[in-house]
Amino acid sequence: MKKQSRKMLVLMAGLLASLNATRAAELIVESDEAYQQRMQWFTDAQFGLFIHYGVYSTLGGEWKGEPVPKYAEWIQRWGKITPEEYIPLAADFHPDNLDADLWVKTAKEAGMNYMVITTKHHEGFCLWDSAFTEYDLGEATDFDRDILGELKAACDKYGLKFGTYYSIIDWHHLSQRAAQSMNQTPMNDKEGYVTYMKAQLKELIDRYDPAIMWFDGDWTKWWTMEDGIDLYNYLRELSPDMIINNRVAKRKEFKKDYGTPENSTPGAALDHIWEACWTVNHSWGFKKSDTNWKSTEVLIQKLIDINTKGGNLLLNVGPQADGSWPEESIRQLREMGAWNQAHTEAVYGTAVVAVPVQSWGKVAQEKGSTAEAGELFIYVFDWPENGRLLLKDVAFGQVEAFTYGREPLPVSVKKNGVEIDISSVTPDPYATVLRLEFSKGWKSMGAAEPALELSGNELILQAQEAKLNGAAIKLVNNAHIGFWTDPAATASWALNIPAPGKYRVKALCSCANGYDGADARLAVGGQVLTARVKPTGGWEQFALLDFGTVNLNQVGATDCILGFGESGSKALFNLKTIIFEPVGQ
Ligand code: FHN
Repeated sequence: MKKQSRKMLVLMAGLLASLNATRAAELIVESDEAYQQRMQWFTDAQFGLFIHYGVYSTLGGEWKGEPVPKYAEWIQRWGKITPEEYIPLAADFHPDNLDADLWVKTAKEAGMNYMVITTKHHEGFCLWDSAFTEYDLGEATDFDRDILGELKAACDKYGLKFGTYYSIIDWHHLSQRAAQSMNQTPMNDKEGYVTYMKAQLKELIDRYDPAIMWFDGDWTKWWTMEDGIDLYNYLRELSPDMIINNRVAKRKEFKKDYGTPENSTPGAALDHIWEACWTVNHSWGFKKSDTNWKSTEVLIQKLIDINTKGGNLLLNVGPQADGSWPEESIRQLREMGAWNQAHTEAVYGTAVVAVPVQSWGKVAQEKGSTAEAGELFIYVFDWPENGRLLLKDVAFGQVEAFTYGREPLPVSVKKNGVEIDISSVTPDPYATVLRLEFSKGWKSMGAAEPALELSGNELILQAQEAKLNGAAIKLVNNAHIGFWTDPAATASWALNIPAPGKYRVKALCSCANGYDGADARLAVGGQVLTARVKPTGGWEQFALLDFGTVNLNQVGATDCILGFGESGSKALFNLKTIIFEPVGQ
């Protein structure tokens, strides 16, 4: 499009946007009933596909023949590539093998009900022919297909909702081009850039009618909550049924239309609608050297963990330069799909149930169940050696147990719960689903764990995900790290930081009298925190231990290592969870 007419378009868009700006302060009014109705398809969906695809995909995480650390879509930052070197790379963007029908059919068969694709990531390259920039598919490449249109058509064909990711941070736009840290882009023309964003977002809505607008980059300091509310209102008026994620504003405080924990699953259900996005290896964008593929067992159990806490899983694929998918991603989704299709009632017809945490797996209730009568789904991750599964701290008026295929199983009431004899059942390699049909009421008798006041922004490290090093340290009942008596023993994790900032660190741990007094030492993001372990009333009584705050300013994965500090004791503690709670910049 000619520069002159583009200028006119931007001016007109600016006028339209400014008419909206006056109403920025207040969030658009919507009744809870209307909101729940608008969100219904999303909360039923359970599982979606995330796609990170852009000019960065052509590099595959390598620059001048060398792998570049961290996320591949951040290669401009970590590869220290200048704009002069990076911008011309768009000419190499050639998705010749992008088969939209195959992408969406594969997602459908995996059990996914929506997709979200990066239409503009931080690099600023637009995956559509935008009237407001030349750094797009239409002008910066000689590739002349409308890939977003093809994907939207394929989603309509297979019955998936089509969603678009749009980054608030834009390293290419002249208002932020001078970016050095890139975590925090400078801003030298905010009004002009917001007008540009609004014009492009209107293009996406007018052309592709996305069911979700998925924002990112909200952490940048020049973007405020007021800016986010203004943009939210603008979009709600343009497309009243469209869903908008909470990163449109400031994710730590803003929860509409839904929360977005990233590479982290909350420790319990949240008080708002949410979706956790996860990579299938470490990088979002395609990275040749990233072979850290998660097993299908981990992915299926992650889907179950998230769904039984009331969330959706948005699982990422990073297509290769030509638009084809890595073989590993195809395998993972095919295997997840086979399990999901064999357990559809236990995947899509469920709701959160307040059963106490069980060490061997997860529990959900069939939608429509009440405290009086209904059906529980039992997801067994860790098979009991004695063939007896104890659903701990729950009592029923009347209960019957079955396999997922409704073969009856012996069930007996115990003083501390209900025991199911599963010695006749063949365990599923990923997760075994059982059914409990109950009537005449049920009640929880669980010793409540400390109420983890979760906002959904916390980064959660679970004992089950730790790598344990040393002689005397072990994962006990797949529930907590214990027998931690070797002073050299450590537990380590790869902590994914979704947004730079300050975090308060707490550990959910237990320590019996007489074993307390050790210093626990946590090394993360190049900093060290210590906390003196106090008695919690017994090895089974868990409480939160505060380590203080830490600044984590590099988006992406960083090591987190926990062990003994200077002061020792007979044991360190039992550990269930480490929680990083964002507390501001
Ligand atoms: O910086 C981005 C990152 O590249 C990726 O897009 C993830 C996915 O949600 N979001 C940001 C990091 O939190």
